Amino acid sequence: MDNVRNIVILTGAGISAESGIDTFRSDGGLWEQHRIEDVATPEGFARDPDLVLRFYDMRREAVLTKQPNPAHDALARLDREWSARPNHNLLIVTQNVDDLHERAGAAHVHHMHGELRSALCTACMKRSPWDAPMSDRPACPQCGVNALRPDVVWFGEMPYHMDRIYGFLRRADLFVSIGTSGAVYPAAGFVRDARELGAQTLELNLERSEGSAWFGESRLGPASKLVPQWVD
Ligand code: BV8
Repeated sequence: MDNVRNIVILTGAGISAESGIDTFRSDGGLWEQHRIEDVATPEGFARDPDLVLRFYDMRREAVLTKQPNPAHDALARLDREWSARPNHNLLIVTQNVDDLHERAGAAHVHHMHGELRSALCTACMKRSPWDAPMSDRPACPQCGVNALRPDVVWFGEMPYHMDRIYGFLRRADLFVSIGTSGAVYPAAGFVRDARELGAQTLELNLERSEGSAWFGESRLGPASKLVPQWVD
């Protein structure tokens, strides 16, 4: 990777698919089994909090039993090696709410859509590490009020870390997108932003995505093969 110092990597559900975590928009994916309006919007939560809390309890429990796959491992290796070089920076921006990048050993990860293993208190607005169910309405460990919700970004809410992400995108020499359908904004627009700012752009995905036309190069196949091939 000559002339590349700053890398931004965007990951989506496809990178965790081979770890056994459901994607959203594939055949049989999560959004075929559940209506987005019911489980992934503030309005859905206001209407039926128990349904939403059970949906995320189920997904949190499932994630705790899964392990990183060779794609997460390769990115963690790249992160360690790249970030150790002087004046070289790497940021993994994940839309995923699982913690498989961290469990593989990656240090520079931003969860723009939040995290399953975290709770957000709607009373004090503090975030707390959280591995237990939430549907029994536990108290916030920081303020004691029974007002916890999943610490995930629902449709219509502002994703996390946007200023930092755009700051990195502005300086990126290379933008790589892995395992995402390019259907959800603002993440789906990052490739255009990066490209307009002069970065090289590469997509690694099982199939062509909604954003494929925007990438300088698209490689098709499973992440567990494509990512280690690209990194090594
Ligand atoms: C916001 C909750 C203001 C967490 C999720 C512009 C135009 C139109 C609409 C909008 C727009 N800007 C904003 C909007 C509205 C909306 C939006 O995008 N709507 C869409 C549907 C049009 N966006 C928002 O509301 C966002 N907020 O915009 O705030 C703002 C504006 C500007 C700047 C800043 C802020 C909030 C979006 C948050 C949504 N939250 N879920 C949860 O429960 O998990 S979305 C959900 O989709 C997940 O979070 C997921 O991360 C995200 C993206 O999905 P993918 O990860 O891509 O997964 P998907 O299943 O779709 O695709 C998997 C891909 O992997 C496939 O291509 C498949 O082929 C591939 N694959 C499968 N297996 C493998 C593989 N690839 C490789 N290897 C394999 N083995």
